Amino acid sequence: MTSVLVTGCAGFIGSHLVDFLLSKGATVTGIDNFRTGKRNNLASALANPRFVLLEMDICDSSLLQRVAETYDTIFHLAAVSSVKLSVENPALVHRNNVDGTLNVLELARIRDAKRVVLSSSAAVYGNPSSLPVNEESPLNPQSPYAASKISAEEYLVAYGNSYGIEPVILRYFNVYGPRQTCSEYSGVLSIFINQALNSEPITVEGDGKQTRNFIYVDDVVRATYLASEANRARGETINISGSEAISVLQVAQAVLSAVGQTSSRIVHLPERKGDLRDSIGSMSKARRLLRFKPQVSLNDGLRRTVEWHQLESCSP
Ligand code: UD2
Repeated sequence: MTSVLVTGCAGFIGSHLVDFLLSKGATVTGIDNFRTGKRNNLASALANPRFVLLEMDICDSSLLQRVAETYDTIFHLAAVSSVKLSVENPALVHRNNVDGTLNVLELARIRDAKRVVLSSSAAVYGNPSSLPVNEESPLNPQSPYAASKISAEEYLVAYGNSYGIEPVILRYFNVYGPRQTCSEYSGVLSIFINQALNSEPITVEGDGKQTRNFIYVDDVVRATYLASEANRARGETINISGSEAISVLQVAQAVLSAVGQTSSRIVHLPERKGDLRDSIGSMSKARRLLRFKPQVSLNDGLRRTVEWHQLESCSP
């Protein structure tokens, strides 16, 4: 691997991916508008001469002028990733996730990128009729966020067919780990850990029996890297999911015991609009095409994430 572009490079997953790619010897250009990304996340990358940071929005019409090189691979992670925010502000999510993706694909076309790896989401499946959900399952968006990811996927496929770019679509399930922010629009684990550390009530939305396949960020990064390297991944859509299914209520209890918190209590809030009931992914395609299997158990991942929260502030 030689020269790669990472959009969303200062974000939670993007910044871990940048660190990993640099450790593999790649030359990395990163783009971020710092809406939710943080400069802190790039502390080690910025000290590396093989890393170049472009502070800009992927939607800017100046993207092509600012990014003049050719890249072997574009990792497209820049997006609004919150289901909740998408229900409140669908136009914002459309602009970032659909218009932004189109702009990145134009860049890929004009600068002759070989492969584009899109970070999509399990949200595209909605509430499937059978679990675990595999890549052939029908798409059924329950939120504007899910619709935006389906559009981004379709544009990627169309650019593959029209211009010969190698598309790879990764449908991430629920990713957690260090550097995840903890605003009301962040992933549930960082919210719960932050609440537990501050002795605040743990806010379970709905009955808490909805289930998720949490996957630790290092595993997601490894899968994303494998997707950029594997010949077999060309043109494929692949679930990237954790292996342990757990309910939100169980995860709240796991967080309380990982933090060692005895005074926080669990409170129930109304169920979220656009929320999925069960999101459990089949991993057989990732195993077959990428030889990928998650390595970090939920217990270990939770412990590492709690340790990070104890040292760093996870401001919004
Ligand atoms: C996550 C990702 C999304 C996408 C998807 C893939 C985030 C913010 N969202 O959506 O980008 O990749 O997974 O399937 O990472 N909840 C509570 N209390 C809270 C916050 C959340 O009970 O304070 C519940 C929420 O109602 C939902 C579950 O926890 O049932 C997970 O919520 P989430 O926002 O972490 O993630 P999700 O699955 O909507």
